[in-house]
Amino acid sequence: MTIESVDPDDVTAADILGSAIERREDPALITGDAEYTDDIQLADMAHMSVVRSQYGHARIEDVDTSEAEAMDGVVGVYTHDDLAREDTPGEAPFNLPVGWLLPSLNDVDHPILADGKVRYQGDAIAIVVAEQRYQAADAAGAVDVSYERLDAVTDPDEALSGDARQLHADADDNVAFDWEIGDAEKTAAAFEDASHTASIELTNQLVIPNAMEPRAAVADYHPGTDELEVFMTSQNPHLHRLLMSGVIGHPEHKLRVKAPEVGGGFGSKIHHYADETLVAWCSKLLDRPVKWTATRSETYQTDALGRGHETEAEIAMDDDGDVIGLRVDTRANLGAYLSTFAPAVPTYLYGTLLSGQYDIPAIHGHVTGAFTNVPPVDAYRGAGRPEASFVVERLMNRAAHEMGMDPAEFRRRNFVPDEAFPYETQVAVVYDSGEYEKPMDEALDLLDYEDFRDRQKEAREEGRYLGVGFSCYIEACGLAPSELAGQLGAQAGLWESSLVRFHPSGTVTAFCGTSGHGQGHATTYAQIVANELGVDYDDVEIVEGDTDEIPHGMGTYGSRSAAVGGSSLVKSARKVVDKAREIAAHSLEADPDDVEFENGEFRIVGAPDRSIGIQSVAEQAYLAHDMPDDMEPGLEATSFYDPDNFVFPFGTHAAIVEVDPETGEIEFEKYVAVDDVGNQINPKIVEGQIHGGVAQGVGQALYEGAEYDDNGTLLTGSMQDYAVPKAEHVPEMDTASTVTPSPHNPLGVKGVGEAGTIAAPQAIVNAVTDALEPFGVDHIEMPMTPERVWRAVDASATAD
Ligand code: MCN
Repeated sequence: MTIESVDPDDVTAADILGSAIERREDPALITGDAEYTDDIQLADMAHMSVVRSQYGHARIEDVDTSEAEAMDGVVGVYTHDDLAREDTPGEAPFNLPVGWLLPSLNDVDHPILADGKVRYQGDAIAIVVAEQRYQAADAAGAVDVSYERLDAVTDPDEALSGDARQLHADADDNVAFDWEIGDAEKTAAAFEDASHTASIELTNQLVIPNAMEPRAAVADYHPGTDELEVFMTSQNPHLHRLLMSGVIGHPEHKLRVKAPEVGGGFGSKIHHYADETLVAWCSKLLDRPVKWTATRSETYQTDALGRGHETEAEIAMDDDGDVIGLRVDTRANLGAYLSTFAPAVPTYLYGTLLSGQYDIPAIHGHVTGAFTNVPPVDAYRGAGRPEASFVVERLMNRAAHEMGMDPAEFRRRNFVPDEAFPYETQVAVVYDSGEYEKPMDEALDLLDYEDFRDRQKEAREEGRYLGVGFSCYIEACGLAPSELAGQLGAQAGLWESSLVRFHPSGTVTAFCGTSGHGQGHATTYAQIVANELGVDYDDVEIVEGDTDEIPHGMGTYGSRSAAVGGSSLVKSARKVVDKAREIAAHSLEADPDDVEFENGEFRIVGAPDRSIGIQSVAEQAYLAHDMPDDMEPGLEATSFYDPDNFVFPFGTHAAIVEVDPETGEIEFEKYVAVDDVGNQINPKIVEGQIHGGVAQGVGQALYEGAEYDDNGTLLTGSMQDYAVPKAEHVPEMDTASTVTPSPHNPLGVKGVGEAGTIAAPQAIVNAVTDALEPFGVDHIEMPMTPERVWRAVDASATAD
């Protein structure tokens, strides 16, 4: 079903929440009116280019900048030594900090310019500033770096083997951390008691984010006031401000970070990278604006990668097919340095989701983080949760096969039952609410499942191979209860903050500390605020993404904005209503307790003709001629909202594919997505988020994968070599939803921004292995390229 957009003028204020109104941000985006970072042009602006390592691992013997310095237009060339000079801004050590600590973490130095050693191809060695962008790029090419090449390692298992070259003096055997969750003994006992077991070995490959807009920054230092403005592609300007201020030693209150329009992030623009920080440093050094925009090749080489797991997992069942234990061992590739949130991704965002939608009485997860010579690996759409769901849902297929049971029915019998919520898993989280059978039932209907199995049989007789794959995913989002996040290692609170302000004319501006970059917040937040205040949707404006305008904020990632940012807006709006109620009561000469508020009107209970609208109250609050005693003028409120728990969206995705065993081609016949994200603020936006996520999941399942050679040289460094799906590769989707509100926030919402990408890959892999069952193919690594599919069929034919 495709949801039709609605014109907001056709929706009454009372119905605005939950309406599929069209996104208000689109006209500017599609007419070219929107301003992105690279559109910013400032007087006297210089341009920065970065000299990057050609090698995956090398000692730097010498950096000769003389030729570059003499070139036309070059303002300066700087290396690590220049950072720490007396006459340049800031103080050593100029290391990028890690925002999430684990007890066993080897928190190695991550200098913003290489300090004698480079550890991945693309590691920054020097920067060149010139009058024109092309001059900076040419001069960067003329910087002569002499290297002593070192052995590189890109695979986490090899890195941890004890035979690989160590990347960091302080990280023995390249171990970044060693972490476990659950109960090892209880799980071992479950395996001893098991009547059946199944296991799997799999790789969740490294993927490269592909935002439409490459990372970019413009920094503008004002020496007269010591103010430093940084416009950048950020998902979290306040966090970037905090981290940047520490690295370059600029006071936080004199640093403004603003995110203009950001052309997609998917997690890749949360992290604190060297480049944007170096732009700020250069602007301070040179007292003039400086711009840097990554080339597409630079984004391939330096954007934080996603995934990168090697996993062995096994599952134990009793005689009836009830799952009684799950054991997982994962080696996670963390790349050359710890990126901002990297330690959290393969641990707390992964291990805590290993129960999936299932009631599993014993679970043990063990993860070893490995340093390797690839770019740092961090959160990328889904982050940790796609990897967990992939392991669990691939295993559930193996287990159903082992039990000789239908994969849908096997899942159903193991679902956490409705009456068990809130459900405490064996891996440290409490699921808020869930009704797992509903999306499964809906998906089976949409698939016409019974009929499909008949068709599959008939097709096989004709030599055609159809398969169906399920993915009953769960995710944790709405990051995060700050106290819990702190106990787990977060170096920041994960609340969200907002300000709701009535203007004297009765219109409203709402400011929120999240920072949307494609998710439609200007629309959905305005729906939330208009609903709370009972004013017209068009009377509400939303402001995000600027540390000078918004008092505080933690940003947009972890599908947290609706659940945490949206709830903060509700909290602020309700404070505004409370104050307005007192002013209204004063005007109506009534007790505030006798005044009710509905659809923007304050009325005396029992005397409905005596009323005043909230917009008139706002006017009164600013005129301030006749206010309740001791009340300050004005009508606005700020709040910090700290959630009680994560929210746990869930659903069933399923794919039907046809595989040609002769060519390895995979074709979609159907893709079904049934998602439960709690109450929906805007069903059209929810649907769009699911579409985008599934497209990324299709990409990972079939096309994408970062490849490095043994020296750590990126082999998939352009769109020629790294395939992202085109529109024609993304299947037509049948989407539907069920609604199980979260009890933990005032909107009853759960996140949606990552659902599709978490759900899709295993639905597709399960479908392909189902299709190839007659050939005995039970696993194919992603991306399932035609060659890999063909080889899997060929290998099993040869084995016969
Ligand atoms: N929404 C809703 N009803 C719900 C839940 C959400 O109407 N029950 C709406 C929200 O109000 C918001 C949108 O759906 O407009 C996404 O909300 P949410 O799930 O809270 O996610 P965030 O806004 O926090 O966005 C982050 C999420 C993540 S983590 C990644 S990665 C991702 C994603 O969003 N990156 C994106 N979607 C993206 N979409 C675009 N276009 N670009 C990206 O970089």
